[in-house]
Amino acid sequence: MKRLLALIALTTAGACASAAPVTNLLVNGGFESTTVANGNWVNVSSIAGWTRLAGPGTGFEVRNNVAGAAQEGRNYVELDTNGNTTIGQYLDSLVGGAVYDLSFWYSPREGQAASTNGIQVFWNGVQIGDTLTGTGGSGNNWSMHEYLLTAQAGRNLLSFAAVGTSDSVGGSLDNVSLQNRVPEPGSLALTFAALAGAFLMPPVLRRRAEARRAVALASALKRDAS
Ligand SMILES: [Ca+2]
Ligand SMILES: [Ca+2]
Repeated sequence: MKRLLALIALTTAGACASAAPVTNLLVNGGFESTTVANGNWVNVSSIAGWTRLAGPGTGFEVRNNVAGAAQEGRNYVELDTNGNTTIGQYLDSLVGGAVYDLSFWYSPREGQAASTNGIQVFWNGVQIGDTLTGTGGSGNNWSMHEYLLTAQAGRNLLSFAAVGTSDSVGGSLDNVSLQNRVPEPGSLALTFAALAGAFLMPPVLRRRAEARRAVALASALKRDAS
């Protein structure tokens, strides 16, 4: 009974883990903390969670549904406001060696050439993936990008850099999220099914299986002896 209760507790914990809301480990990943009038934008050098790391641009733009809609909420950021800018967020609470899921949305600037819309992603100063760019259409055209990142011990840094022509128009970002990596629901279910099989086989069935194995062994021995 103790084992049964333990299994039920384990299964319940697993079910809760898979149903729990996902926590974004980044601060202000959707850039919603800045108050910007609808259809307007502001040039900033730091906001909650994010700060300008390098120029030549003197800041980055938080835009409220201007020149295209946000992917999430009302705000998104453009990294070439008066020149290419790099922004970043430091993370001090990650577990060294652990793997995390990064996802974010990118859009080229509407009506602009791919040569001016580039954004690169860096993890602790090392570029991950290819340069993101594209030809701008009408409004924003968001695409989601995902990477697995391994944390180093101590402080980690996620950064995004505008690249290409530095000309006050460029690529945009929204809905940046870093999450603890969770097991696939399928593998979790298989694990629990295997556990249930091991723990929940009724004693009578276990005894019958053991009896069948004993009979098979006895007949094999008899064959060998004859
Ligand atoms: Ca947003
Ligand atoms: Ca540009």
